[in-house]
Amino acid sequence: MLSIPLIRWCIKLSKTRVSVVMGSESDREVMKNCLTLLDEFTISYEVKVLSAHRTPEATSDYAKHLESRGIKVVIAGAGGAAHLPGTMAAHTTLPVIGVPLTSSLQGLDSLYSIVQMPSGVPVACMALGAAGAKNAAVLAAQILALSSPEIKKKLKDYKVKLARGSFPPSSP
Ligand code: RP5
Repeated sequence: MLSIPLIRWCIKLSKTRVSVVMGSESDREVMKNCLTLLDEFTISYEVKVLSAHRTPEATSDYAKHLESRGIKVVIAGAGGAAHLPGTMAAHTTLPVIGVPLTSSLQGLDSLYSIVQMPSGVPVACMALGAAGAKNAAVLAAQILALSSPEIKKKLKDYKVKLARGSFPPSSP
């Protein structure tokens, strides 16, 4: 059986398919639930901390160049006013998956912000917090599986694990 560092090294060698962005370092702990699952599916990803409000130019510049770099899916986690997923969606035609993170208003602010995108600029809004972070990874895998039998197989294995209750619990 391959060790986790070896798996991560192998994933790194393959082409990056998913961009995982988050609005702050303080989001990383919850978003780790997403990264762990992407590792499980052996999907290569990159992680960036970018803020729609604090680093607006860097955020739009990053979003604009994702497609030409071969990225296929964007996952964006943010709390509070949570404009990051919408800002990413404004600058790319790639599918954007939004993860509302718990904030001072128990995450309702983030949830409403991400789920209420105007017509023409969709963001696939996940559940709040750790469950949403995990589901973002699963949805990204499902999108990639449309053209990858390997990822499809891993999704099927994951379903079997879920049914057995043998998948590790979320971190907070
Ligand atoms: C949002 O503000 C971030 O996504 C984060 O969830 C929240 C708080 O950020 P910090 O003040 O902890 O950096 O932009």
